[in-house]
Amino acid sequence: MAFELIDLPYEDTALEPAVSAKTLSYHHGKHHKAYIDKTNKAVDGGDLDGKPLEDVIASARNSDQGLFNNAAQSWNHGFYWHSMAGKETNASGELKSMIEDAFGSLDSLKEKLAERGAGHFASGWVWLAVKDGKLSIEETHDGDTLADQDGTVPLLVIDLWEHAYYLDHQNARPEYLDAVKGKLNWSFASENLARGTTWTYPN
Ligand code: MN3
Repeated sequence: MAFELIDLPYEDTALEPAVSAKTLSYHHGKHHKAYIDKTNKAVDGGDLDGKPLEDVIASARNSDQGLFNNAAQSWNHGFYWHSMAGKETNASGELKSMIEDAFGSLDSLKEKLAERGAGHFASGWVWLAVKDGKLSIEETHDGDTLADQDGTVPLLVIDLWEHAYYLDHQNARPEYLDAVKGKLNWSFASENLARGTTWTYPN
């Protein structure tokens, strides 16, 4: 069973002007699709064929860098599409209270996510996660992921690769982050928090 390119959970114009339909069409239809296709090609007929994407990631992490990169990027992009919303959604009472304890306010958390994302060197991802029971901003480099890390439940992610923003904001990553911080899907983050286990890539 092959992994599928999941549909965007909104119209391709939904994130404008932060992220244009043109960016989404390349990012989803070319970049994400290529990661999925390469993952499928690598697992086809082998021991990992038919296993969930999270198992492929965990298995490849220390044994097959090429497969790991493609499988983790397949997962990260699925999670990223859901981390965004055309209109910012609301955090649950539980998440809101944890955000206020850890960061003072939702606005302060959004500023910190944007700062950490802007300061991240080269390609990668900035995450809001629950780590050891507490909210934490995490960064991963290149294709690395929080999908398979014990004790960590990712809540939201923002893509920091240039392909995520270059058509719309050129080299101005801080401008992209400032724009997408008003498009975050706090309802998705709340579902991830309430579940208490890591989101699974739909198949
Ligand atoms: Mn990307």
